Amino acid sequence: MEKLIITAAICGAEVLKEHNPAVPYTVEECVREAKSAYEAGASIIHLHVRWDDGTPTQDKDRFKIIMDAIKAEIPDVIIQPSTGGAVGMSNDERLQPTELNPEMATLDCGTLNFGGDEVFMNTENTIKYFAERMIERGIKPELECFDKSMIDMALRLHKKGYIKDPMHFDLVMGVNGGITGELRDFVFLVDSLPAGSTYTVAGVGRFEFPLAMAAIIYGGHVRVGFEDNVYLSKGVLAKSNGELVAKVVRMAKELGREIATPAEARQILGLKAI
Ligand code: KMH
Ligand code: ZN
Repeated sequence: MEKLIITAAICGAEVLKEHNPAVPYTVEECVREAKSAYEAGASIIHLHVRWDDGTPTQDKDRFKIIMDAIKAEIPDVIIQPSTGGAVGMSNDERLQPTELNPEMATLDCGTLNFGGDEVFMNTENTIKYFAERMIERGIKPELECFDKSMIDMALRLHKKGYIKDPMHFDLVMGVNGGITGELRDFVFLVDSLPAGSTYTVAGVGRFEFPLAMAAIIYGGHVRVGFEDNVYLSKGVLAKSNGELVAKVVRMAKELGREIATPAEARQILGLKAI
């Protein structure tokens, strides 16, 4: 089976230090968390950034400072900025990190309810606009699908040329408003993906580790991190993103699945070697 790519979503836009004091806001904290995840076995860092007070931002200069600081410590890691940002941001605000020409970035493939009164807006035209930007700049999209309909959207836009092969999906499961993280839903989503594509699974909250296990067995890849879950086990806060990654590495070892280095992850995903 293909080696396992582990992505660490170290920060997110919504999770706060009130949820777990190790959630990174400052440049130094982001570097610390990215490094802990990388040293534990992550090859991709899914990156949101914050101002020092924790406010989410898509500011290009803030991204540049944090991406450069991470790269200075761990030059071969793949950094995948978010273009989802936080609920309520405009499209152009969200797109700012693409101006830095990262190797990858997220492309959210549909609109969904996102907690109480919030709606995470991604109309078809928004998705096309983002996808065109990524093609122009040679950025590989990670297709964020929070429900089956979003896979269908990605496939339609692929047919129209907005998304190129090989497609790479992130099945985000367990957000209130999206698909749950039950195993039957995982199998349903994976069976809906086109041949030749790759996928990672991001289980939110209590779904994180059961879905990681499923993906390890099923031949997918895994995303963990504070963006999705702050607990190492029931009631026990993780001290770092690295602890969450290390747990996935242990699970993979038990099941005989080797961990991909960043160079191997680039090869699996069809990214240029660095
Ligand atoms: N913060 C969420 C509203 C992404 O990174 O592309 C959107 C999100 C998805 O996290
Ligand atoms: Zn994200």
